[in-house]
Amino acid sequence: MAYKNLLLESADGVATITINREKVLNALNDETLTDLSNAFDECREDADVRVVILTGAGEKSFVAGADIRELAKMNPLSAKDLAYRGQQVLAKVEHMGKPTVAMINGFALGGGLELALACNLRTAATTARMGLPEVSLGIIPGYGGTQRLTRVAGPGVAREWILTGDMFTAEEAHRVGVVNRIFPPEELLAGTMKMVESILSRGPIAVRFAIEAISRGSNMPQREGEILESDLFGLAASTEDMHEGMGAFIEKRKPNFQGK
Ligand code: DAK
Repeated sequence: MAYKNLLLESADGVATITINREKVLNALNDETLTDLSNAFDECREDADVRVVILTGAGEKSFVAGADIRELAKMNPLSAKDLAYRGQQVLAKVEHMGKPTVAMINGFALGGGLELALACNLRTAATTARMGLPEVSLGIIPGYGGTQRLTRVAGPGVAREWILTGDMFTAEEAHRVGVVNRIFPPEELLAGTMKMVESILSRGPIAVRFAIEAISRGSNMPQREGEILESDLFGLAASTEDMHEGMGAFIEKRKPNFQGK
């Protein structure tokens, strides 16, 4: 599929989606949201894609937020439509069922950080800056930021980030758990790929079940989450991958998972 505002490349099980509006620091306009929605559909349906990396074009920015020029034209009705569509796209990212990594190469602000928070994992360049500055525009985060930041880093961090609207360094984001790993900018891709390669070497079905248990389970009371976990555990025990993984351990060799 041809995309207007993003690039989609795929090799060796890894799809890389690059948001490509460098002139406006990869701000998310309506067209870009549509592109993202279609690209995540394409990655979900492509059996060769096992992990998705999402990043921004250029060295300066991941995504500097929703496109403020477009937002400035909102009326209550179009704001509601935009909110609904944006939330649907981010839900699609969150629930695509394959591991997703936001590789934050620069500014991740507002809707940009919210998009990164919808991914399963986040890596960042040490030069990246992150925040939810919506209150400085007289609005609040509208793409799930109040909910996902709270779940990722806890209500204390979410209150500080959202109420101050301040920008935080990658180091601070790492310290409070907003990003999983940080790397000097020139090592960001290699460091991210190392993490991705670990995931690719594991049982693909087990990885998908683990994502489901964590994502769905974190919205459930603990006991129900544990029941979901035991159901998925039982399903994992029905796979050839389980026999391969355990057989390989016993035979002291590397497993050769088939995703079956
Ligand atoms: N939108 C549109 N253009 C942007 C932009 C943005 N978010 N961010 C940067 N640009 C543009 C700049 O206008 C500039 O364009 P020209 O003037 O060259 O034409 C170009 O990108 C380069 O930016 P700067 O010249 O400003 O670059 P600096 O290095 O000086 O500053 C900066 C970098 C990231 C600190 C600065 O650009 C900045 O503060 N940008 C805005 C950050 C921000 O406030 N982002 C928006 C957060 S609010 C909703 C759901 C969600 C949302 C909204 C609604 N609904 C439910 C309806 C989300 C809202 C947000 O994301």
